[in-house]
Amino acid sequence: MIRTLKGVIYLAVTLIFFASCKEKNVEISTVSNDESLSCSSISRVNMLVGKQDLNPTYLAAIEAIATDPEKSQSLEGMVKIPGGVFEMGGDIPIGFEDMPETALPQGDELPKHSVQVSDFWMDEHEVTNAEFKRFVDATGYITVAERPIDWEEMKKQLPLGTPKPPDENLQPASLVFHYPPKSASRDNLGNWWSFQQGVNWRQPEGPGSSIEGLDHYPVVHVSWYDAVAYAKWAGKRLPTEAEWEYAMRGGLHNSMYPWGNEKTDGTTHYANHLQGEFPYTNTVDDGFERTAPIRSFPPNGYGLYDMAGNVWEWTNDWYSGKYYYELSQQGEVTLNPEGPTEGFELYNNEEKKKSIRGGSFLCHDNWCSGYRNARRMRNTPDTSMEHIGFRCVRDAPE
Ligand SMILES: [Ca+2]
Ligand SMILES: [Ca+2]
Repeated sequence: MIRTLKGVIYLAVTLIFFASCKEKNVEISTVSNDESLSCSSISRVNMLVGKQDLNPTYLAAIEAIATDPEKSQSLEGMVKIPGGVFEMGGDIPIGFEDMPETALPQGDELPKHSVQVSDFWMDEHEVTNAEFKRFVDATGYITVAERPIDWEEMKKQLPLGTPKPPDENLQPASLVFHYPPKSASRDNLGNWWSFQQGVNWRQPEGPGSSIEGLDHYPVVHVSWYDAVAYAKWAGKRLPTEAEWEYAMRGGLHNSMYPWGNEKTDGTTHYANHLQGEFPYTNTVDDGFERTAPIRSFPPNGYGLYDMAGNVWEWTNDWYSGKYYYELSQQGEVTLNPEGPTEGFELYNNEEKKKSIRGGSFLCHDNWCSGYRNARRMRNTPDTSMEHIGFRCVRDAPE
């Protein structure tokens, strides 16, 4: 039976969502198998930047993962992204001035600033259930959503002195979307997200459900830690937020979406997102109510699928709403930015979050417009949800 946690955990979820609104050439030795370090496992990105804000238990689980020697040498399913300079941050093309505020650049997307990224390889699609299963079968890795909730971590997100809930409310769980009645405020995220026990990547709809027949769907209910663990096994890493946005733009400059500037309210569907009245109704005009199999929509200019929509995707960077401003003060072009060394939230800075990108099957112009190239969202690294997955990258040799 699917049970819904209430009270304290709803509060935590609400806080998670309402909390607001360089190093180079570093070896990832602490998350790599030191004995088998190869060219592909030396990265210019420090996976553990800001390690002081990460959970040591989950990091230890990552450290125990051995990199697969064959997979770490393979570029199968990856696309080479030619490096270059771009203007990172929110765009308002001509004709978009009258769009709702939620469909336009947010404060944390500004100012636009010049960034250079080096060549890299990127997975052409989101990591699928079949791929994640191969990883788990090979390593025995247990995802965060399959572990009891870590009260020591959760209480950091709650008001001081919040009493510990009973153990039965701290059992393994993940966040699932449900349509609220129209009488319910969409501003209370507890009205449309619920922690459901027994939900995880293997059984995305709870006990009794499975991923059978869903091999080519993106894996979901995976936390940032789970994504990093997979990346380590595959001899890859998570993209920086800058790499992610550069890749999403698909070679176009200063456009709103990876396909250009055509709005999302037409009859052509470029991505899996929500049509209807978010979060109450979904007319499913694009053919998919929740996740879609990979490659269901056209790729962008780099040949990458579902950079817009389907599931949000973890990046390696900590989220800071003031990071773009800080970069813009540093100089003309920032080379391979890796995010701040510490996350920053305006309203609840106790929570350190990782940036997620690209939007999901739930995005709509009247809410998050996550399918915009520049849209930023974030979540605590231990959070897993029905609409968050990931893809990996690898440095291209210099
Ligand atoms: Ca859809
Ligand atoms: Ca996506």
